[in-house]
Amino acid sequence: MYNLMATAEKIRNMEIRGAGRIAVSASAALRDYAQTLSSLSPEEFEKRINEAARILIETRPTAVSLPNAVALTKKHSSRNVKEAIAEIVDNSERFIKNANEALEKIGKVGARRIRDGDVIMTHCNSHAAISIIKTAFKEGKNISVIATESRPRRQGLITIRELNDAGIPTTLIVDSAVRLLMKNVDLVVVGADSIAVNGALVNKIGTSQIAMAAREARKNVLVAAETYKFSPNTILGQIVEIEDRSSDEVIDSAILKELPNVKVKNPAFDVTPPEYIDLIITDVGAFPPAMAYIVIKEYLGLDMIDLN
Ligand code: RUB
Repeated sequence: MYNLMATAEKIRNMEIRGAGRIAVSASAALRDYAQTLSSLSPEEFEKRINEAARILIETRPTAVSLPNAVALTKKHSSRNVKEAIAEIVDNSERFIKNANEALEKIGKVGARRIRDGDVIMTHCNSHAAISIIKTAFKEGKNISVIATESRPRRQGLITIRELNDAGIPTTLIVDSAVRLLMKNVDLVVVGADSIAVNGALVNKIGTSQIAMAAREARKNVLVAAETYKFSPNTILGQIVEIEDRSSDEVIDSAILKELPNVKVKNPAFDVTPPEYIDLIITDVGAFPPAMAYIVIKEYLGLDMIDLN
């Protein structure tokens, strides 16, 4: 059972994190919340569902998986409250099942791009990227991984634990060692928080530097992204908001207080231009970034564009 406010808080404080997990938990929270509203009038029901959707969406601004998951879950056509709840439950179950299957499909498609002996660099902690790495390893490919620490939240430590438990030889590096070690890497595999209609990738801060270093060294960059991580509203020119997080994640607030001339900027994500991306591995196939519009149109649907 997912409690609405507790789930929203867990997303906000990053107890639940990663674009995919955020989406799945928000969908489950909306599903369970809808089921508590069966005694309401249709008007009150609509009001509460829209409020709940807003609460979930406002928890973190960057990963489009969150508003996409909420929109796909709350969609209903019946004015009858019980029927509307049944539609929402159905939507959520479908979304969660598809999201889990998508990870498997991405693993299979992406693993075809991994050769025996490859050294793969990854950044942050992405379930989709790890699915590719694990699938290639399970297929018997003799691979190893270089994983970045991913300051300031150090999600790289989650990644190295997962890779360790899968038996995959892994080297942890600090973020600033990326360029030096790129010469030892065969390809880069990262996840996505959002993909814009022009194929630009929004992912954990530092991704774009890794992509630049990879391009300089002529190494391929693969992005692992479920179709629900593509952003329909970017078709209308909407900019993906980059989350600014607290200075506490970077420096102790007591130390910062002693430094009146210093301020801290802590953006959590950055934008990698499409020219730096070789392939986006999705659950419906591997596409060059230039095909992002097709993915949005064919697999998410243009009715996902929010005209408000
Ligand atoms: C996580 C992050 C991940 C993407 C993709 O950032 O940038 O690379 O969300 O992850 P944060 P996944 O830790 O700030 O949420 O493939 O698991 O959806």
